[in-house]
Amino acid sequence: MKIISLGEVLIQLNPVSKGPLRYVDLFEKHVAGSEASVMIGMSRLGFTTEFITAVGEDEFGKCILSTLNSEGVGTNFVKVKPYPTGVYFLQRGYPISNKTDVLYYRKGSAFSFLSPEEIDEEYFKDAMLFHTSGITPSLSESCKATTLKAFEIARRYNIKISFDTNIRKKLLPSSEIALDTLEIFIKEADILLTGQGDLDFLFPELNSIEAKIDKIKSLAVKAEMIVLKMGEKGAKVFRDKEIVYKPAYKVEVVDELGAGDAFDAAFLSSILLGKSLSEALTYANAAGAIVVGFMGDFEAFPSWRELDLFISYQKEGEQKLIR
Ligand code: KDG
Repeated sequence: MKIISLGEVLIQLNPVSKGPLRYVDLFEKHVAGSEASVMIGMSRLGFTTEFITAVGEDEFGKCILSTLNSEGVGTNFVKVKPYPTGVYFLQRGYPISNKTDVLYYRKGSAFSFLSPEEIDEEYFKDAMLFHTSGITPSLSESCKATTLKAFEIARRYNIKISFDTNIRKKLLPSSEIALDTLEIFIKEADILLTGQGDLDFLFPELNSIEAKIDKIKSLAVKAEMIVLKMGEKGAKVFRDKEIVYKPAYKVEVVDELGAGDAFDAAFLSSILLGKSLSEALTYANAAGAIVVGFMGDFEAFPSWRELDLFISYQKEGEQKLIR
């Protein structure tokens, strides 16, 4: 089963200590980027994945290409451009003790110049799912046009579209800009993934979460299901009249980045393999819970065996651990 995705892959510089970056001297280097992480996650869960992106003609671009290759994500559609690869820094635990701040150095990056003419219909042949997120169309006008073209081809080829709203306030600074940028993609998604924070940001005029869910449902006219991620409060899926809820696992959080991507990878994989909504949410929550224990976004993404091990340990404790 082939999955195709589109997005920017960046180099993440993740401080080994918490606190203001002024005083941080040591950083770990990781490869990151929401959509690429989802593809790595799905490739660990057995899917064939291909990724459309552009990297710089530089050492970081080479690092990203070799990481995608070694993680089993196809790089046949990756462009190399004479611009820098995007980079971002994290600032951990400051000023809010358990939160991570993101500082982007990605304006004018190789990916921001990707244009619709560079997207070939051939890329989509035999794919069963196209996935991207709200980050991609927020990066530049040409990235938005490229995302629209990818949606249009996916629709024409009858490929299911999954879209995670994934709002980054540094890219979409107000609810008006966010809605204006994302509405068209929300409208076209077959599977819409979103978070409570994203809904709060998109619809500040609405007071209750129920009203916000009704609002996103009214926008997502083609969605066969809407998934609401609520972090430590768990997750819900809405499909027709059915609502399924699963609480989150309680785990120690080292670095929350990547949890939403792991959730998406496990959820989408489960749905494509015909698992129930309840199983899909359980696997998705487990994947998110495993990933928050580690620095870097995708390194700790689990296989099915690791997911089952984690879930059985959470349920049964030490004695019934299947090894
Ligand atoms: O999902 C985690 C990502 O948000 C982060 O690592 C980088 O993709 C990223 C972005 O564009 O913010």
